[in-house]
Amino acid sequence: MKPLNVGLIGYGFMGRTHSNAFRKVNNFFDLEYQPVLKAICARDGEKATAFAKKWGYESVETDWRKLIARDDIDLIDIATPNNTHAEIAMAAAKAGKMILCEKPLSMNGPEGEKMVAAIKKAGVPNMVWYNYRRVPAVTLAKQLIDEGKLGRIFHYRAKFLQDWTISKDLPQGGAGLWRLDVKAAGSGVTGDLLAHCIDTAIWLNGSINTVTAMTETFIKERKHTLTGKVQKVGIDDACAFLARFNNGSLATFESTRYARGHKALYTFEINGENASIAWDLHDLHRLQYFDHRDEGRTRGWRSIHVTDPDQPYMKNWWVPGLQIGYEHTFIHQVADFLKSLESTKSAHPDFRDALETQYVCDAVLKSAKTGKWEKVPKLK
Ligand code: SOE
Repeated sequence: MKPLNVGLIGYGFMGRTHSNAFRKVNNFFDLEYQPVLKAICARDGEKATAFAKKWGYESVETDWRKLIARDDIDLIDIATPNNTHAEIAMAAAKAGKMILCEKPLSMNGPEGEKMVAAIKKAGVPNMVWYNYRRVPAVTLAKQLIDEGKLGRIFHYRAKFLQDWTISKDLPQGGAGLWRLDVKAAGSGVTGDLLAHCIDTAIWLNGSINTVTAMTETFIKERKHTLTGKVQKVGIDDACAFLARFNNGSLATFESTRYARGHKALYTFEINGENASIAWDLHDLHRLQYFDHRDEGRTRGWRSIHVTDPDQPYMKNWWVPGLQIGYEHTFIHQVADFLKSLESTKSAHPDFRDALETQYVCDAVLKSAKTGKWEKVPKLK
């Protein structure tokens, strides 16, 4: 096996999901490349050292520029707040490193365009961690749609609901809470949660061309962890938008962090001329499928338990009937990335795919301000 030396930047929740994937991938997938946990980089040296010990990273850096300058690093994995993605990714591309970047790609479209230009110029393999595509049931949905089982698609409906920011005492900014600080996150639920829904939607149903949106910031001011001062909240706490896809189908998308009782309820439903499918992250190994062509007396919604070896990714796991979970989506993503290095095919979603998602997010946020339908720019 060929070693692929990884330099991870950031040790938060995402740093853990990625590290777990790098460690496990070769135990379950037959690949030419094997990730080697070469270095973890974070400003807090003590915490980075503790992380290195726990996950088995060989060394620690506290300056990402030094990490990128190292000859023994092949791949830079960016798991830092959104406002740092562009600078790190562009420097890594310039240094000829492969890049994996946490979602969303960037703070906005124009910044994403610079990132796409940089990786194109450098010609380096790249991918963005939109992990939900790799839930086996979601990949099965993609297969069914691509095989034409649904026929013409009329409707796409997605939502991503959470409830963790309802308390007005929750500060914004700093470790763990940077998602509430517009300067670090770029936006609220639109870039954090709807970006997942949009990535999956574009993958399953093609490009979105127009949107009309509303957003709300329910808690207008929060103490900032870093300044200690009460500051205006700049993120969207909730967002709902309507969209039209290029294929003529209509969509509704909704996301909030104020849906009491919901921790991570990501669902979508797609209605086609012949069939419909529905999926729910809380029951992630099941794909609900209704086929109008079934024999009338027994026609109905089927609950497909996606654990069989002929279903996506499952031959690499346990015996039929036994399930896998959230963390496996990251393992699948690394497996697909490493597999792509064995061929001339690139792994997806790459930076360019993620830029399209960014364009939709930008149009959504713009529409929420203008109150008008906004066009989504086309990828060049
Ligand atoms: C936010 O709570 C969050 O962790 C997102 O940042 C992730 O992308 C999503 O998968 C789960 O929720």
